[in-house]
Parts: sequence; structure tokens; C-alpha cells
Amino acid sequence: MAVSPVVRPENLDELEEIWEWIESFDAVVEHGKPGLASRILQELRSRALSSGVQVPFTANTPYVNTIHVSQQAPLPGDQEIERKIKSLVRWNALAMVVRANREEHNIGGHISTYGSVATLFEVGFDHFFRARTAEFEGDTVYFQGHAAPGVYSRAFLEGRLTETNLENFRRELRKGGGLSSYPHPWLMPDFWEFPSVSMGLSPIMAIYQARFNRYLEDRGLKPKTDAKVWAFLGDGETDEPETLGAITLASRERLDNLIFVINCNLQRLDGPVRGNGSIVQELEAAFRGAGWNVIKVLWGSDWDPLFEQDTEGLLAKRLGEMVDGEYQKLIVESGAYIRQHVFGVDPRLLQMVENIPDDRLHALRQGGHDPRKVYAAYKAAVEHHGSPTVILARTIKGYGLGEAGEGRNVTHQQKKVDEDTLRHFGERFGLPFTEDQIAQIPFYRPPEDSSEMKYLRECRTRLGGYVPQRKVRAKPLPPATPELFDEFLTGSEGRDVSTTMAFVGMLRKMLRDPELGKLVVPIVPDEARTFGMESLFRLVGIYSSQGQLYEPVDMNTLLYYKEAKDGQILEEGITEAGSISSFIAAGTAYATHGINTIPFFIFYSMFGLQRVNDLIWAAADTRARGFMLGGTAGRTTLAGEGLQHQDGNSHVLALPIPTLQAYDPAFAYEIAVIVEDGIDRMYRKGEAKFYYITVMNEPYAMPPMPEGCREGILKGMYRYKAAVNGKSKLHAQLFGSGSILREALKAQEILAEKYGVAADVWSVTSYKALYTDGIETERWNMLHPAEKPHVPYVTECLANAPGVLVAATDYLKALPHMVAQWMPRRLASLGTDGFGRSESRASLRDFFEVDAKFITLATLHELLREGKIQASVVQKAIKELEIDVAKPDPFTS
Ligand SMILES: Cc1ncc(C[n+]2csc(CCOP(=O)(O)OP(=O)(O)O)c2C)c(N)n1
Ligand SMILES: [Mg+2]
Repeated sequence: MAVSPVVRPENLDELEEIWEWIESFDAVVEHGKPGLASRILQELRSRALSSGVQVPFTANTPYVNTIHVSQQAPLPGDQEIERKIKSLVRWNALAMVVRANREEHNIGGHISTYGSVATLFEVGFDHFFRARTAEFEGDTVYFQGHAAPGVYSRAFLEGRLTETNLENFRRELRKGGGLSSYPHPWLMPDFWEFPSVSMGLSPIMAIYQARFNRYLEDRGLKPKTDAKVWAFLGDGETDEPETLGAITLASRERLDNLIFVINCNLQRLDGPVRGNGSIVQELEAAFRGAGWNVIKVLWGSDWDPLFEQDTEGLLAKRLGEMVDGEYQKLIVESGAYIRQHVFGVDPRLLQMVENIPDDRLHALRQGGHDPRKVYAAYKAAVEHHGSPTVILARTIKGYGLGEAGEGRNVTHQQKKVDEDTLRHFGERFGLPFTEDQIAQIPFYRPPEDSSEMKYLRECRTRLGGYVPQRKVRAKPLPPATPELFDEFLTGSEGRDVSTTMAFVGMLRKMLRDPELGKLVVPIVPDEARTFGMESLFRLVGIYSSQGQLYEPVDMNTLLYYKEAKDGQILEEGITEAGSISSFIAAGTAYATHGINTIPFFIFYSMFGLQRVNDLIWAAADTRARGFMLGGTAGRTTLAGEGLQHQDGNSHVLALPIPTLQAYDPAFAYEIAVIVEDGIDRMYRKGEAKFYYITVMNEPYAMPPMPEGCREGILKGMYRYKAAVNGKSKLHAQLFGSGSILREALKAQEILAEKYGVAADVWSVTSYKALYTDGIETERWNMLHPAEKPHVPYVTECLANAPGVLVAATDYLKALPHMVAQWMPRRLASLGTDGFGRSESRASLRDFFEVDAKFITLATLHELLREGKIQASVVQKAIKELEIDVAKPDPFTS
């Protein structure tokens, strides 16, 4: 099918020459070996470049299907039955949403997304998505979140969900069990594997999942397989930076186990994705430019004869001229309009469609609604080697809703349909209902011996079982090596070390452990040196699918930058979003792969919860396990770095995530106890938790672990150092956390020596744990009024603790205040509310008023409030402590 060059009378000679070239090329295409034509083009291109001839760059191909009909793999199976099954899935999905909203106005749900994606899912279910079995790891599928009703509907046909489940869509608390609005493994742990409804998260998670699968293979933790990761995305979703932000990693790593399917219905929630442009062409250029294999599935089979006639490329050109806003309009317009608007621009185009009546012209299908085109694209994608594939499939939003919804801007939020629309839907998809029945919107599953049900079961049996399905596959870890953490309990014998260094020591020890070692997955976004982890480069290597193709510049040093194919560290580069995606892949491998990998993701604490908290929320939803380490933590402990870096927020940001255990430890032994217990809870007891531990870079001597504090460390607080002057009349309880604990210890001395106050010092390792315990206890008491009330752990700790209460933290004052309600008396809280700034630790602690002198002052002030001392004592102390009362307020300055 040669395309004639543009004819201009003045260059007829040129034209002749061009034609000769084209004819030769056509001969190669027709008679040459497969691939030869492409090779010639490549050679010509480099020849042209080396001869200084400009080759026009375009990352786009014409607005036609990438797979030519002559190269299209035929769709196996029974198309008619598949169409019937799909119609039933469509119907039950529609019924689920419409019925839910009839019963409970405003319960919500989406019809239109699934309307557009149905064929893309169903071809996958019938032919591609392989389930996880004992023999095969299975494919991993991220379903477009707003299309969840379609996935439920299919599971209903498969007999995996009941009619009651469907009736209770979006009514999860109802009797008999409901269905969550979107994919949430937390809410449906036997069904959904991955949350995908916060737009942009599933594409980045899918990329890192595909890479993690390779990592497991390259490290020998699982066999090499041809399992695929499929991610179904909306075209509007591609505007999220996370969607496209990591696509070069996928091509760089040659992840041909990864397939994106983008449902290009050209619409998002409010209107067109690119009314004035073409989202398909834009995405094609982006993905091709990034090195992906791009397959466009734009036109259905009924367009094939038209393209066959298009020997001059006029149709392809015309289709490429129209913007998406026009394409959207074609959906709601008549065949006559299409004839005039699309084909009417050129008599030759009009001639092409002169024998096609208007109604057929209107019914010409989009590629993404044609199972034959979709099958061919999927087959090409799974057989493609060397790079990831993206399939850009044109669809119609609200497909099946006819005039009520197809292609309309309001369709995204449509959840109610009138009887006419139902009837139209029923007729269009050939559903077996009478008019009366259809008004009731019944759920329908054909009899078990029907050809549809037999076919559906056969397909899924062939593919190993049902998808999606979530199962915990890993066995609990064996008991821990008893002495693994012992060395960290005895202190540093006066040597100054930071908690970061102590943690890295533990990590090294764990990596060497015969049991745990291979399961540990250190993840770091280009901060390993900041955290003193470079010694691990050499010890276990940095993972690189290519090994190391160069001699590292520091080869002659002990700690050289060692990349290796079986390297263990995931050095992600500067991407917290990518790193947390790796964390999620590694932290869910116990279910996805049946392997207890234990991720330790260490990052700059300010760029963790603050930057990627939505992904951390998703990690919680996926029931991910593992440890997140917030390094260089503490607003005043990270000296010099200033406003953007100094983190006094993350422990507050950790509060809303129910399964996240957040700790702010001060000493090495506290970390050791927390990590050891964490591994035990997550990987031996199978608790659905993960950990956030802040570690600091301030060096100081690590004390040995005092007797009997293990439980307190884990529960959130323990008395670290009782007052030595306990007989004094004035008493206080000081609460410190992380590196600020040492300020409390200094204040304890000042208070004893100068002001005769006997102060006990508590290490508060987790305000979150104390808060959680407090609210749980309150709730129990409220629900059990006749029983002996339970006592919150904080209250229990402070039952016999005399004196005023003062807390100091490197985080917001709100953190200690959260638990003040369970303390026996009022609490004064010192914290670092406000913007950080570049300064030394001592100056910062003075500025934020969290150092020993301010703890002393706050204690004396509380004693004054209690009437235990005179104001003059406090005033004198202000002078003695050299506190500037006119200093700026750190919160507002
Ligand atoms: C991060 C985020 N922002 C906003 C939304 C709300 N939202 C849900 S669906 C949607 C439009 C989706 O459009 P598209 O990705 O094109 O999917 P379609 O339904 O058209 O297939 C929006 C904005 C969301 N779910 N997540
Ligand atoms: Mg869309």
C-alpha cells in the first residue's frame, strides 16, 4: 500500500526519483526477509545523519492502528460467547451502581469508566491474565480503580461474589458483607491486591513492581518466568506526574514484563483530556521517546476496508488532523454529521464512504471496543522483547449508555439511568430480559450448564484460576537468631555514635544473618553516603540488572561503588516516589510472591511522609510490611540545612495511618528492641503493620539498656532516669524523645543542682503508640460502663509520679499534647512549631525553645502555676539561664 508523495508540477523529476525509491522499498517489504525493510530504514537514517542530511524528527506515527490488519494475530475462541459474557458483565456492573443509588441516594459509583474499559478487561480475562498457582507466580494486574464494578460483576458471574455482595456495593457495613467502592486490599484482603484509585499511583507502583520481580529473579529468590505486570490506566490519569515520572526506568531496565494499557476515552471527569489536541499522539510521543514499545489500537475491524482503500493516505491524514474535542463530538452526533465533518473535506474521502449508510457510519467502532484488535495488541505486547509496552486504546466513555451518556461531559458521574436507557442497553447487548424485568434491574447469572458459564470457566481454568485474588503465600519466618541484636543493647562504651550509625550497624548485621540476610532489601534514594551506608555498597552490592559495565572511579578504595546483577541494595536515585513504590513491592512480596522480603527504606525524613504520604497510605492499604527510616530527622537536630530540610512534622504526619508504628528513639538499644520486635510481629506473627523510625545524625555516647524497659520502649514510654534527689520537696516529670531526650537529661541536672527540683526523666519512644493505646482504652471503657475501667498506659506509668509535667520534642507541640488528657496533671509541651532555619544545633534548640534551659524554665513555670514556688524564682532563673525574653516567637518568625 504505497502512499503517493505530494505532487507539485514544478518538481516532477524529483517525483519520479522518489517513486523509484518507493517502488524498491515496496519490493523489499513484499519479498525481503522479515525485518529487512526496517533495517534498511535504520541504516539510511544513520547514513543520512553522518552525511549531514537532516532527518526530520517525529516520535509520532500516523493516527492509525500500529498493527496492520495483515499482521494481526487472529482471535482464538468463540467470539459470540465472549460477547455474551461481556454483555452480562456490563449489565451487572450497571445494575450494581444504579441499584445502589436507587436505594441510597448519593452513595455514588461509576458506570462510564467500566463502559469504556470492558473489552480491554474482558479480552484479558478470557485470554491473558494468568492466576497465581502453586506452579506459576501468575500475572499481576492493576485494574483501573473506577472500573471496579466491572471486576466485581465478573467475579459474580464466576460465582466468587454473591448477589448480596453486589446489592451491597458501597455498603460495606451491611449484613452479608458489601463491596468496597474501589480496589482496597485492606478492606477486601482475599480479593484485591493493589489499590489503584488515587490517580497516578498504580502506574508508578506497577513499574517498580515489574522491576522488583526482576530483582527477585536476578538475586535467585524466585525462578525466572514470563509473568507480566499489567496496569490499566485512564488517559486523564496520565496527567499525574507519577504516571509518566518513572517510565524511563522501565525502558532503561528493559522491563518487557510490563504492559500499560491506557483507556483513551479522551475524557476525564470534567471534560475532554485534550480537547484541543490529541492525548493518544501526545502519549505515543512521550512513551516512544522514553523507549517503550507503543501499540495504538484506534480503529475497529470495520475500518479495515476503508484503510485498505486509502492508498493515498488521505484517510490517515484526515484522522490525524482532528483534535480530541472533535472526536468526542462525533460520538454524540449522527452518521450524516460524521460523513460531512470527517469525510466531507475531500471528495475522494466522501467517495470511500458513499456505500456506507449513515447508521453504519455512526456505528464504526473504536479499536478498544473491538476484541479482535485488542487481542492482537495484547498478543503482540506479551510476545514483545526488550522493552515495556504501552497500548493506547481508543474507547468511548459511557459506552452502552447511548444518548444518555456516551461521550457526554457529564458521564463520569452518572449513576442513575432511566428506563429507556436500560431498555436500550438491554437491546444493544442482547440481554435476556422482558420489558418488565428490565425495569427492576435484576442481577443475572446464567445457569451453570449454559454455554456462557461453561466457556467462562474453561477460560479461567486454562489460565490457572480467578483474577484478582489475594492470598498470603509466605510461611512465617523461623525464630530469630537470638544474639542478632545483642551488641546494640550494651551501649557504645563512651564512643560517640549517631542513631543512624547504630541503625546502619544493625542493618549490616542483619544482612549477614544466615536466615534474614538474603531477605533484607535496603532501599535508598541517593542518600546512602549521608547515612553512612557506603560500606554496604561493597558488602552486598547495588542491584543493577546489567551488572557493572564500567570500572568504577573509586575501584581502588575499600568502599567502592559496586553495582552487580545480584546486588542487594536498591539505590533508586533521587525518587522518593519510586523508592516507596519499591518498598510496597518488597513489602507485599509475602503475598504476591510468597517471599518474606523485608524492606528497609531509608530517606531524608522531611522528604518522606511529607512528600509521598499518599503512596505511604497506599502501602498501608496493600498491607505492606517493612521499615521506613526517616534519616537526618529532627527540626533542631539536623543542623544547617534550614527550612526545607528540617523535619519537625513527620511524626504528626504518621498519625493518620492506622497500621504505621511510629517511633522516635533516642538510643541504639531502643532501635534494636523496636526492629527486633517489628520483624517478629510482621514476619513471624503475620501482623499487618509497618514501621516508621526516625534516626538522627547527632553523635553521642549510646548508653547500655537499663533493666526492664523493653516493654516500655515498645509501648511508647519508660522512666529512663529517676531523680537522684528524690527527697526534695519540688518534683517534676520530664518527657524527652529522640535527641531531645538528652536536653531533658541536662535539665534534670540543672533543676537538681540549682533549683532543688527532683525530676524523673522519661524516654517517650512513641507518642503515637501512647495515643493509640489511650483512644482504644477510652473506647473500651465507654462501651463497658459496668466493668472496671481499663487504664491507659500513660496513666499507668504516671500513677505514682509526683510533680509537674513537662515534655520536649523535636516535633510539633501537638504531639505530646495528644496524650496529655491521660496524664494526672496538666502538661507543658515544648516543640518545634514553625519554619526551620540554617543554624547550629545549639542555636536551633535555643531558637525553638526546646533545649535544657527552656525545659528548666518550663518546669519552674509549672511549679509557679502550682503555687509551689514564687515568680521571683522563675524570674531569677531566666536571668541565670540567660534567656532573652524579647527573642522572636519561632512559630511566627
Ligand atoms: C489523585 C486523584 N485525584 C482526583 C481523583 C478524582 N477522580 C476520579 S476519576 C477522575 C477522572 C478520571 O479520568 P480518566 O483517568 O481519564 O479515567 P476514565 O474514567 O475516563 O477512564 C478523577 C479526577 C482521584 N481519584 N485521584
Ligand atoms: Mg478518560
